[in-house]
This record gives sequence, C-alpha cells and structure tokens, in this order.
Amino acid sequence: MTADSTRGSMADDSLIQSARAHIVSAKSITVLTGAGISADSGVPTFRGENGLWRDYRAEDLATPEAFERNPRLVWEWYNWRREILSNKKPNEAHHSLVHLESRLQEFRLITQNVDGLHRLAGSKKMYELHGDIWKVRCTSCQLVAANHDVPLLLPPHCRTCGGLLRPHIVWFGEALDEQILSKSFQAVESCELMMIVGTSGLVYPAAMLMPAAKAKGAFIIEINLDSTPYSPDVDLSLQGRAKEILPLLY
Ligand code: BJW
Ligand code: ZN
Repeated sequence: MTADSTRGSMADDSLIQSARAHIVSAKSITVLTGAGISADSGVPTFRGENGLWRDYRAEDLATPEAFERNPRLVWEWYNWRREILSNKKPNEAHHSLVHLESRLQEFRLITQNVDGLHRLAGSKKMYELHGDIWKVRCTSCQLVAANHDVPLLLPPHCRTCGGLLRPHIVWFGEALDEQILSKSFQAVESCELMMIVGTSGLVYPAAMLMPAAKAKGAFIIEINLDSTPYSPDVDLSLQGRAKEILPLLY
C-alpha cells in the first residue's frame, strides 16, 4: 500500500480518524521514536536546522576514534548536551505513549533517543537502542553507572578501577547491544501495528526496523513534521508535530 498523506502543518481529520480506528483495534503495537519527539521539549534534533551537529562534525565527536583522539573535547560536547537536557521535561507526546502502554498488553517502545525523557514520563516497556546520556561506562572495567552530574568534572574517572569513563552511548561504527537489538526486531516482527515518530530514518540498524515490521504484515503509521525515506512505504503518513498528533490518536 502507498502512503496516504497530507502536506501542511497538520494532518487532516480523516487521516487522524483512520489512524485512530487502526490503533484502537490493534492488539499489539510497537512504537519507534527519534529526536523529533523531544523537539517540542526544547531538545535539539540531530539533523534539523538547529541540529546538534551544526557547530560540530559528527565524525569529530560521535565515534570511538574521536574519543581516543580527544576525550576532553567529546566530553565537553556531552557536558553541553547534559546541561541543555537538565531542565527539559517530557511533552504531551511522551506522556501519550505512557497512556498507550497502559492500555495494551502487547506494547513496546523502541527509542533511538538517549535523553531519558521517555523514562521520565513513565514509559516502562522500552528499549533504548543508542544508550543513555545519563549513564557512564568505564573504558577499562566496562562498569556502567548512572551519573547525573551537570557539569561532570573532566576527565571523569571510574571509582572502581580509576579508568577513563565514557558516555554509555552507541557511537558510529559501534555495535548496538545485541540483546536490545534482537528484542527490538522481535517487537516489530510480532506487532499488528507500528508507529514511527520523529525520526529521519537515516541511521542503521534502526532504519531496518520498519521494513522488518512491514515484511511481517504490520500496519505502519508515521508521524513526522516532514516526509522521510519511510514515507512512500508506510500505510498512513501524518505530517505535523508529535505532541499535537499523538494525543488525538487514542
Ligand atoms: C519532528 C518534530 C516534531 C522534528 N514532531 N517530528 C547501512 C547503510 C549505511 C550506513 C550504515 C549501515 N549500517 C551501519 C551504517 C553506519 C552507521 C549509519 O547508520 N550511518 C548513516 C548515518 C549513513 N551506523 C552505525 O554506525 C551503527 N553501528 C553499526 O551499524 O555498527 C555495525 C557493527 C557491527 C558489529 C561490530 C561493530 C559495528 C551505530 C549507530 C549509532 C547512532 N548513534 C547516534 C549518535 C549517538 C551520539 C549521541 O547521541 O550522543 O544516535 S547518530 C544520531 O542519529 C543519534 C540518533 O539516535 C540517530 C537517529 O536520529 P533521529 O532520531 O532520526 O534524529 P534526526 O535529527 O535525524 O531526525 C529528527 C526527525 O524528527 C526529522 O525527520 C524531523 O522532521 C522530525 N521532527 N521535530 C515530529 N515536533
Ligand atoms: Zn573501571
């Protein structure tokens, strides 16, 4: 099926009603979110006009090689992001996914976001594909620990072994956690309906989740301000802000 979509600031009512009917009757739903869902909380996205990469080149910062070369520079970037995030709150879109989870036996939320806003909103059945900016990992003993210091004193060291700490985040060229990835594929391959919210669909392997759901016959709904590489292949494409559209759907 090709995408049924509108252009403009807000998806029209008939599309909203159609999405609503599918969502209300679905027994299992898996949702994939990206930076767009946190945009209305004031968190910059990665590739938008005010994207996080704007003043930096991604390959200078979000790779293991960059960290080896200059851990302080990479940590300064994360300190800056942690500071931005420290006063941010979940918005209506995060909250509405918590509500959806409470209504369904079979629900999974897969997020590419590292900002922790889904957890703050109360989401439980959740997989964080790219890690968590509020955790640190020791490069020597691999211990993972929660850390909410803003700013973190640089360079940070492990309390157990003294090794250098790094953000507990999946950088380019690094493998995703095998268990989280395989559970995420199970969740999309077994759901009746998949929603994709606020992601550009450019980053792999997360970008393979939608085709995997579609191959198993799931009904796919996309919610995004813009069209994406997914848009031609989804069943319903709702253009607009996640925080305005999601609360209308259930
Ligand atoms: C709104 C909105 C509103 C705005 N409402 N919508 C196959 C093909 C090509 C390349 C590869 C491939 N396989 C692997 C690669 C390489 C690479 C990759 O994908 N590169 C591409 C960029 C080309 N992938 C990897 O390296 C991955 N690792 C890997 O594959 O390892 C293999 C391996 C196996 C075994 C051993 C060793 C290695 C790892 C990828 C990790 C990505 N991590 C990042 C950065 C982390 C750093 C950090 O956060 O600190 O995660 S990349 C960055 O992009 C971040 C995000 O989670 C991710 C996705 O971005 P997202 O969420 O889609 O954000 P945006 O900004 O792109 O889009 C926002 C969207 O919201 C837009 O569409 C807006 O329109 C919309 N929007 N406001 C609704 N209010
Ligand atoms: Zn250690």
